[in-house]
Amino acid sequence: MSEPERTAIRTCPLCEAGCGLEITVKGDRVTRIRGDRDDVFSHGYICPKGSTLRQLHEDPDRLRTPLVRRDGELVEATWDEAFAEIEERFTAVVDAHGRGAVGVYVGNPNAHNLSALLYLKPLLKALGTRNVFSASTVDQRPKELSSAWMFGGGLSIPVPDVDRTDLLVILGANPYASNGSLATAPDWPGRIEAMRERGGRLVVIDPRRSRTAEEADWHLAIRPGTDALLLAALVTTLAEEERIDTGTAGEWVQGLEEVLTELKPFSPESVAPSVGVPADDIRRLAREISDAPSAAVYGRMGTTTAEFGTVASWLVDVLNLCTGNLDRPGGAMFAKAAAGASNTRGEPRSGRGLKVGRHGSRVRGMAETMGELPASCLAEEIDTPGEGQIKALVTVAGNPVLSTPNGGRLDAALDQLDLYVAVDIYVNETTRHADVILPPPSALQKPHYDLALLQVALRNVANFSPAVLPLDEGQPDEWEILSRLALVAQGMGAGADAAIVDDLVITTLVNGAVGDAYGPVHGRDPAEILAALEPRRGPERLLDLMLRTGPYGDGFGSRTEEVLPGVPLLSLDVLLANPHGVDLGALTPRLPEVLRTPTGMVDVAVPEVLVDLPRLQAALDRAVPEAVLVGRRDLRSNNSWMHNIEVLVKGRPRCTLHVNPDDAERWGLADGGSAVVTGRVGTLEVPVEVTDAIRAGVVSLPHGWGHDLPGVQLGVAGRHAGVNSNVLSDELVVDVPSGNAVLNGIPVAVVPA
Ligand SMILES: Nc1nc2c(c(=O)[nH]1)N[C@H]1C(S)=C(S)[C@@H](COP(=O)(O)OP(=O)(O)OC[C@H]3O[C@@H](n4cnc5c(=O)[nH]c(N)nc54)[C@H](O)[C@@H]3O)O[C@H]1N2
Ligand SMILES: Nc1nc2c(c(=O)[nH]1)N[C@H]1C(S)=C(S)[C@@H](COP(=O)(O)OP(=O)(O)OC[C@H]3O[C@@H](n4cnc5c(=O)[nH]c(N)nc54)[C@H](O)[C@@H]3O)O[C@H]1N2
Ligand code: SF4
Ligand SMILES: [Mo]
Repeated sequence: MSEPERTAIRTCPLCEAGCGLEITVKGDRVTRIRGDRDDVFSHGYICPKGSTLRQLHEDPDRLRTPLVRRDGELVEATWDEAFAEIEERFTAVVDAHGRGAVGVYVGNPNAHNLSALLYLKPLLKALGTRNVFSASTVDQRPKELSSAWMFGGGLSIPVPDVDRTDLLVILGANPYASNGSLATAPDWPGRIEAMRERGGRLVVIDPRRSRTAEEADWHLAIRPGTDALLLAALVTTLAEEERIDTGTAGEWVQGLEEVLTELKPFSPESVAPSVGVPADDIRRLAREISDAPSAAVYGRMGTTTAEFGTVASWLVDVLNLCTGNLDRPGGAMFAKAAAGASNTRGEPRSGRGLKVGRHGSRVRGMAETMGELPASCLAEEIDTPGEGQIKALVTVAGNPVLSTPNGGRLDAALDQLDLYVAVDIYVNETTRHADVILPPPSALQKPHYDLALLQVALRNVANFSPAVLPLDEGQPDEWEILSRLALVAQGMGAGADAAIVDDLVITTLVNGAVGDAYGPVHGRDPAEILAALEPRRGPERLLDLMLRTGPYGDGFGSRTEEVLPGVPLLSLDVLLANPHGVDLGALTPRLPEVLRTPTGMVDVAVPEVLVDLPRLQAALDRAVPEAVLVGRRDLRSNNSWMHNIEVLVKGRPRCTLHVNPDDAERWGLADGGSAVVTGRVGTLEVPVEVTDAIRAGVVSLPHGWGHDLPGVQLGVAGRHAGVNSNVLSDELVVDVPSGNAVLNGIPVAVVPA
C-alpha cells in the first residue's frame, strides 16, 4: 500500500535569507523540496542549498546518538550515559579549578535556531563563566557595537531598503553568493535586478569582481582593510562640498558636528593612495550618493572582519545619516520585528547604554563585549597555563578550528582539555576532540521561527514552521539537550528534568512582559498569562508569549483594534493558520521610537569609536604589503559544515587561491599549479586559479575547508577536503574597539610550491 503524501511548509534555516520551502513528505520520508511560491517574502525563491535539507536529514554521517570517548575512541552511548559522564567530569573540573576554568563557544547556526536562541541563555548562566566566545567576534560584533552605541541596541541595525532605493552601495558583501547578511531578505539577486529595472544603480566596493560586482553599474576594487578610510573620505567630501543634509532623521541626532570635525583629516586625496581608489572616484561617489533621490549604503564581512571594523560599521550609518537616508524609504531603515526585539520593548528613547570591557580576557587582557570575549583569544585561554586556564569546554553548533583565527593553534589546544562537550550533529574538525557529543535532531525535526534575523529584515514578516518530521525514538529536542546541560552545570544532576529550565524561562519572560509599562499586558496577573499559554511547552510556548506581547500581538486580549489594516493580531495560532507567513508590510520610519540610547537621541559622536580614529589615521602612513589574503563565499557552501552533501561539492574544486594574472607572473605561479601561502601564524599549500576577477596584490581563499584531519567523520567532505584558510589568519590582529577577528586583509607571502 502506498504511504499517504503530505505537504509541509517550512522556512529554510540554512542562511539568513529565510526562504519558504514546500516540502513533500511520504510517510516519514521527504520526497521533494522546492521553493514555496506562496511565501509572503520569498515567493518561491530558493538557492541550491535549500533543497538539501533532505540530504542533511538522511546523511549517514549525521549523528543520531550521543558519542562518549572511551579508551581514546568516540563510541555510541545512551543519553543517560552521556549526561552522567558530563556530570561526573564537569563536577571534577569545577571542584578542582572553579567555574573560571570553563569555556564555551557558540557557533553560527544558533542564530537560525529557535531552541538555541531561547535556551542558550540559561545554559550560559548555569555554566557561570566569563570565558564565553561566539561566532559574533569572527563576524558582526563591530556592527552590533556601533548600532548599540548609536541607536541603543545591538540588533538595531539599519538595513538597506533594496526594494525602494535608487542607489545601492555595497561594501564588502556578496549577496549573490551569501544571500545577504544582517539584511534579511530572500532573493537578493531578484531584488537587485528589479532595482536596476526601475532605473536604480548598483555600486559595489570589493577587491574582487564578485558575482555581485559583476552586476554592478560601477565596481571599485578597493584595497582590503581600507573601507573605513574610504567611508571617512566620503563623509568629509560631503562636508567640504556643503552637502550634509540629515533629512528627517536630523531632528533626533546629536554630535554630528564633532564627528565631521574629527573626520576632516580624511580627505579623498589623503586616503586615495591607501585605499587604492583615485580621489576623483571618491568625490564622484560622494556626489552620486548625495544626488540620488534615495540611496542606501550597506557594508558587511569585508567591512566588519577588518582591522577598522567598528569605525567602518559606524561610518556606514554616519554616511547614510549625512545624506538624509537614515530611516527613510529607499535609504537605510529599521525593521520592526514581531517577536523578540529589544527595540520594541520598554520605554522608547531610554536605555542604559552599552559598556564594554567590564572584564578582560586572562592572557591578553582583551575587553569583553556584550558579555563575550573575542574568539581570537580562545586558543590562548586553553593552552596558556595558570590560574583561570580553560580546562573544560562546551561548544554548541560551532567548528572554531575551521572558523576562527589561527585554527592550527586551537586544534592543538583542544587536546589539552580535561573535558570537551559538543552539541553538534557531526564529528567535524573541532568536535573530533570532544569527550562527549550530544546530537540535536535534524532541522526537519525542529520547529522554526527566525527570532534574530527578522529583526534585521528588509520587510516585516512573521513565519512559523512546525517540525516537518517527528523526532526519532528517544531523541530529545535541542532545547531539552541545552536545558539538561544547564541543569548539570548548575549541579542539579544528570537526571534533572528539562522542564525545570523551561518553566523558569517562561516565568522570567512572563514577569518581564507584565512588568513592561509600555507593553500590552502591563500589570496583568502572570498566572493568568501562563494559563492562557497552556498547553504548549518548550520554544512554542515562549514564542507564543513573545508574539502576543510583541508590537503586532493580541496582547492576550488587551489589544482589540488592528495594528495593521487587514492583518490579524498575532499569536502562534495565527501563524499556524498562515503557513506561508504573515506580511506586516514594507519598513516604515521608526525614529525616534526605535531608540534605546540613554540620551534618547541618535548618538553619533561615539567616544569609543572616536578614540579609534588616530589608529585609523596612522594607517595612512603604512607601507602596503606585497600581498594580502581575503576570503570569499560560494553559493553552494555554508561556512564549514555543508561540504558533506554530494550535490553541493561535486564539480571543480572550489577551495582554490585566486591570484591576479600580474601577480601570478611576478610570483611565478601558473593556473592549475600550486602555491605555498605563508602568514605570520601558518603556512598552506593550495591550488592556484589565475583570474583577473581579483585586484593585484590581493589573493583570496574561501574558509570552512580542510576536512582531511584524522578522526573527522565526514565521508563526502573528506573527499573534497580543501585547506583551512584560518591556519593563516592571525589571532593577534583584531579590530581594537570590538576585538573582532581580522579575516580580510591578512598579510601573506605567496610562492610556487
Ligand atoms: N577566514 C574566514 N573565517 C571565517 C569567516 C570568513 O569569512 N573568513 N566567516 C566567519 C563567520 S561570518 C562565521 S558566522 C563563522 C562560522 O563559524 P562557526 O561558528 O564555527 O559555524 P559553522 O562553520 O557554521 O559550524 C557550524 C557547526 O554547527 C553544526 N550544526 C549545524 N546545524 C546545527 C544545529 O541545528 N544544531 C547544532 N547543535 N549544531 C549544528 C555543524 O555540524 C557545524 O559543526 O565563521 C567565521 N570564519
Ligand atoms: N553560500 C553561503 N552563504 C552564506 C554563508 C556561506 O558560507 N555560504 N555564510 C553566511 C554567513 S555566516 C555570513 S556572516 C554571511 C556573509 O555575507 P557576505 O558579507 O555577503 O559574505 P562574503 O561572501 O564573505 O562577502 C564579503 C565580500 O567582501 C570582500 N572583501 C574582502 N575584503 C574586503 C575589504 O577589505 N573591503 C571590501 N569592501 N570588501 C572586501 C570579499 O571579496 C567578498 O566578496 O553569509 C552568509 N551566507
Ligand atoms: S538562500 Fe538561504 S534560506 Fe534561501 S534556500 Fe538558500 S540557504 Fe535556504
Ligand atoms: Mo557569519
